[in-house]
Amino acid sequence: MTSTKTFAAILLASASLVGSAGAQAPAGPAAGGRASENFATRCEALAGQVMGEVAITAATAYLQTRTLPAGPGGRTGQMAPHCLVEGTINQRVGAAGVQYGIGFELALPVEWQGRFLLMGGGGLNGSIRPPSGPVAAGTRDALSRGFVVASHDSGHKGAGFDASFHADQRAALDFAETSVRTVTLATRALAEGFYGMAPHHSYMTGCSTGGREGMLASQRYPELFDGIVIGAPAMRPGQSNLGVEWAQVLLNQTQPEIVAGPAGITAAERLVVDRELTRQCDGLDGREDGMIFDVEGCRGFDPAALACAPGQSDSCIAPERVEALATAFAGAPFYVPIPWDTGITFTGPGLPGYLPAGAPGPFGPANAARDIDIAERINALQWDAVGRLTDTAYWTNLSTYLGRGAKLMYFHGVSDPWFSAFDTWDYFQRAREANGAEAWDDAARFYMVPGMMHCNGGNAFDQFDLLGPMVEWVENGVAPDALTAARSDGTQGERPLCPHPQYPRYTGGDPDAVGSYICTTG
Ligand SMILES: [Ca+2]
Repeated sequence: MTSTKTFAAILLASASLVGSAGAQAPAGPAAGGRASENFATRCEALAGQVMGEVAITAATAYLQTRTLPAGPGGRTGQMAPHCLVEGTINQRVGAAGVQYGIGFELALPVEWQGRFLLMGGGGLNGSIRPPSGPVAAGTRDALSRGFVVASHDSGHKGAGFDASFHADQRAALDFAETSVRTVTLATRALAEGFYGMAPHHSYMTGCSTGGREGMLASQRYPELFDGIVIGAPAMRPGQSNLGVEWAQVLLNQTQPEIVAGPAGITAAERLVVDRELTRQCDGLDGREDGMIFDVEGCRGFDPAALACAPGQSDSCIAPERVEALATAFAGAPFYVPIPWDTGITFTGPGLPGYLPAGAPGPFGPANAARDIDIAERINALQWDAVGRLTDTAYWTNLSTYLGRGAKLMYFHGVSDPWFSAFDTWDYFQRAREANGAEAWDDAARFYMVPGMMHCNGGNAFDQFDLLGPMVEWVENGVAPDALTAARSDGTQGERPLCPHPQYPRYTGGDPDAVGSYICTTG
């Protein structure tokens, strides 16, 4: 704490020396003139500063909209005018002589509105995403709303699933939890020094590993944030990965022993699944549109109906393969059930749906084994030190976080092929029980997104703004209810996004209009 306070004081002093704009927030308009010259000067004066463990390696003023170079998948992005601060916290030589330290980027907007946002990461982190705050922000990211936005690599450099940093104790701890606090305190102090006042509210948004980071922030650092948006959290990836592997092995067992390699659900079998899902679940929400909005209603899906009757071989699936799927989706002794949703038949690009494809996944080729020692694997998970420290599925006492009036919003794609949406919902219900229904309902919401894959994508209304409603809730006491979702692929139409277990039921009229639906559990 002492070092960050000193840090803020130094920056504040430098700001007041360089320009008068530093004493006021929000900063003046971006367009031309002395204000933007001062902004640029004060920004670039940060470069090369070292304060305690925090070293600023670069500081660049972008006074016009900044276009990002193409990232994964060729996507580009636009960032509202800002000062980009790049730096490292606790740069050092660690285990095996490898350089470690928490790399961070901080975007200080020209038009600051007084709020701070920490971005969650993804995979095993190891790189710094552009600090724009895009998760659950609809078409308007946090930076363009005037948030200060911080992004970081959680303490190591490496490709998405390079786990070698676990050889270094500090890097492992930073990934598991500590970097969230370290980066927040350092970058918030930086913002305070730059603008001359501390952010009046702090938020966090993230999905997958970023969702896990949001959960750990609420569980382990309850004083840090006022509102956290948590998407498809990697709450206990050891268990969910084992579930994916188990489903593959169950299907492998249905192959004749002479067939080598992993089994896959065929294209014809996928059509059968799709047809039966539609038959049993599509209309439960009042409209047959190829999407299953009544997620709880579809828990009653009966996979037995997929199986070939005696003598039947067409438009059906062999009974032993149906049995394998039914077992895998029902939830293993170590995991929750997997939702039967339309996206399970998806074959890519990107992560395929939950139906075993026999194709390589993010961790390499599919398992071709016909046997798996589940008891031994569960025991290994129970003794897995990294899982013990990183998992966020178990701690539910959020009394300090809730006691401050802080809020939580969770979202999860129902067709997420990696982490079951029912696992996050299960946590939500356990936390409700642990903290009391009244306190929980006053502070937490859960939004299921039918058809959505892992964090986004799929045949889904996967574009929605939870950040704006979160700010309204935290700062103005307006609790969110039904929200509006659109399609990120640009296809026309909107749907209500209902707080689970409610779902949007069609009541008639234009199917593309939100007014044609009501949120209900009926
Ligand atoms: Ca439907």
